[in-house]
Amino acid sequence: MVLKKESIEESNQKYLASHKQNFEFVAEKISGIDIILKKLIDFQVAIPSWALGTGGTRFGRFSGGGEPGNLEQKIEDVGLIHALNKSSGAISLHIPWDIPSDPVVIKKLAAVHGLKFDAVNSNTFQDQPNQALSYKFGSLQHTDKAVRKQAIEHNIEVIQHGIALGSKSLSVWLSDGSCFPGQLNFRKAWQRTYKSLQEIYEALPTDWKMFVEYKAFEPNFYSMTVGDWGQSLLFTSKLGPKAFTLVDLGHHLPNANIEQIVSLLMMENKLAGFHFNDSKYGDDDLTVGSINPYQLFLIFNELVEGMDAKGMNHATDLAWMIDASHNVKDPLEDLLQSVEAIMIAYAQALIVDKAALVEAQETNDVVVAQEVLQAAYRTDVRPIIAEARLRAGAALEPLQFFRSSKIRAQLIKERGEKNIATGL
Ligand SMILES: [Mn+2]
Repeated sequence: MVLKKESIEESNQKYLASHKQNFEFVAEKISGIDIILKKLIDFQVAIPSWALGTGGTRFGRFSGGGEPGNLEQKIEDVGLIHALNKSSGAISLHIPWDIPSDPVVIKKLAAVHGLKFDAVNSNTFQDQPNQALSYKFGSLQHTDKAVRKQAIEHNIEVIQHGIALGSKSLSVWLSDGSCFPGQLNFRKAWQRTYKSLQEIYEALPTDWKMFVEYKAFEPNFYSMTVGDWGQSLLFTSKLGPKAFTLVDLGHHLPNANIEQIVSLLMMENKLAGFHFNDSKYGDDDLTVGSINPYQLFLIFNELVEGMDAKGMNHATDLAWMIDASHNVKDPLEDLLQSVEAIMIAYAQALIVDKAALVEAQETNDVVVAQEVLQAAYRTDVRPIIAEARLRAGAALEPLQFFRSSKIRAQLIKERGEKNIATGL
């Protein structure tokens, strides 16, 4: 289903008067509001193809109705989100869960919805049906050269799928590691992984990037071969200028200072971008901004500061993507909430009084530094986000529109109650 522009405009009329009032109230206190609005309109967050169905845990999965059963329907779902917020103009594919049967047709379909293809993701953390060798004891780190070769070839195949779709980057997340002390020689595991990554790196087209994502634990619980940003940075530094470290917010040990990690990776020109989610305990994959919105703001504050210091384009120089699992919410509603939370944190970072913050930092005025940050964080920027949406032709109230138009009910009617998304 495709949303009509007229129905979005008609819905916006209902909210327009109160929106204008709210927007003017906040906008008059912010200098350079038009520049901020332009940045917000340009900022796009990619939606992963695996997040459009209901997620689950190892204990169970409670699927909702009308899930997208194939890649075409997933693109249609991202198209719906993008029509509602105009901030989700890209989709990120997981191979082999979402191999396009005909890339030309798929590319055209995405273009109809105004979507581009973001990073392609390889998968060597599961065994696929008919796969010759098992990844039970790792993939790129494996003691058996034949298993490493199979995993390398898979990654190169993923690059080929990406080329056909117009992607420009490969994300590699490895579950490689060990579950028990003594299982693995750490140095050999690192060196084997590095050699394997080198072979994949060599297969990258010249204008491509490789993202190496780290994770502290799970599925391996004693060691992870790419377990933290230091290990990833070691790989990406040695690999070369096309390799970058990818930060997934949920992949840290509790209380890690992610904003500091981000700042230093940017200093070294090694930050790839983000996988957004939120967590209370571990890799919970909850809706970004639902648990710790202040941390999200502090991360964006470092991002904006770091990107501006390097003269980077906020919208295009780093990769922005959601990586969450929606176990109890409607995935489309959850993704609308996620993008909104990201835009709020970004807008708050844009309105930080930078001159005052620098002055406070240089004079060790700790109190003022906190006041400056929290003044931005406590500003209700939602009318600014809504104004950016309005100017971009999106819905003033995306979630309200989704519910009042009964979009899920229509999807269930089209696809059925039992349609289950591929992938997770
Ligand atoms: Mn991730």
